Order: sequence, then C-alpha cells, then structure tokens
Amino acid sequence: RAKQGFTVFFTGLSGSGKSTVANALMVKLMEMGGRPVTLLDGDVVRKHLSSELGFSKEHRDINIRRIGYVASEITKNGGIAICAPIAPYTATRAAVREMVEAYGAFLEVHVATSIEECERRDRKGLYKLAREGKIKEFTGISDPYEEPTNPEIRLETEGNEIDYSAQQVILKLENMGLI
Ligand code: GGZ
Repeated sequence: RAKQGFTVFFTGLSGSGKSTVANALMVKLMEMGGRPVTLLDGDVVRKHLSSELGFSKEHRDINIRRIGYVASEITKNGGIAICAPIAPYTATRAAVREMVEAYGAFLEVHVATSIEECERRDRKGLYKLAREGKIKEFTGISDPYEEPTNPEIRLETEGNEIDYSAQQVILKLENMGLI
C-alpha cells in the first residue's frame, strides 16, 4: 500500500534558519524518490499567494491558513508538503494541524534559534530596521512569537550543521513510518 502523505511545518523567527533547513530536507526527501515534494517557503508564498497581505495578526493568519490549505491538498493526494513561514500564533498553527491531519500526518518543527542569535546574525538587516522603527510589527521585536509548547521536533540550530538538523527530521519521519 502506498504511504500516506504528510506535511512538515517549520515555525520560527525571521533568520532562524527555517528556509535553509527546509531546503536541505527537501533535497534529502527528493533523493529518496517516490513521492513528489513541494516546498512552501515564507518568501515565495508571500510573493505568489499572499502578495496583498501585510503583517497584522489578521493578515498573518490568512497567510498561514492559505499555506495550510495548500499543504492539506498536497497531503490528501499522498504528497509531501514542507512549509516554512514564521507562523507566530499557536492557535493558527493548531488550525493548520487540524486541516492537514484530516488527510495525513503533520509534523511541527520548531526552529528554536533565539531572538538574540537571530538579531546578532541579522542576515537581511531587518532586525536593525525593526529596532529603528522602520519596520513595524516585526516578529520578536515589536510583534509576538508564541513558542510552540509541544512540537514534534525542536531544532537547536546554534552550533549544529544544517545537514544535521535536516537529518533529525528524516529520523523522526522514519520512526513515524512515513518514509
Ligand atoms: C516578520 C517580516 C516582517 C514583519 C517583513 N515581521 O527573514 P525573512 O524576512 O525573509 O522572513 C520574514 C518574512 C515573514 O513572512 P511570513 O509569511 O513567514 O510571516 S507570517 O508567518 O507571520 O505570516 C521577513 C519578512 O517576511 N518580514 N516584515 N513585520 N517578518
């Protein structure tokens, strides 16, 4: 019997490493073959699916629910969806979980890089702009991030290789009998 579809849902701060680990995971899953793998990255979704949305709670929730809907359709059809938005609100993440679990498995992966480390790296210079008030409602600075209390996986990325983090997810998927 064909294996069920599933969604790996990364959540974490801007600059936490979600996209990087999500990409590494995608490559590993594609190399295994079998099922199609779709990456719904934060930036890409914002460009193609949510270009009219800003960063208010309402707009973030609409964005996350759209991602959840697409992931649930992919999961329903036996595919693999990898999502990598910030998804700062617990209730919205729970809603996505419910949508996906109607059709397959859902793994929440908290990329638990601390705000201090994200700000120190400041790869895109956004934290500096947020501190200067030039970006409003910036997650972790002037907008909330509700930490996941019970994720399937918590990744401590500080001091760990990207490949190691992606491998943690692979091992969990194997343990769950999903791959
Ligand atoms: C948070 C913001 C903001 C504000 C622009 N708050 O590091 P990035 O640049 O590439 O990732 C961030 C991205 C967040 O979009 P998401 O769709 O993942 O957010 S959510 O899940 O909350 O809907 C950041 C950039 O957009 N960005 N302004 N105010 N991140």
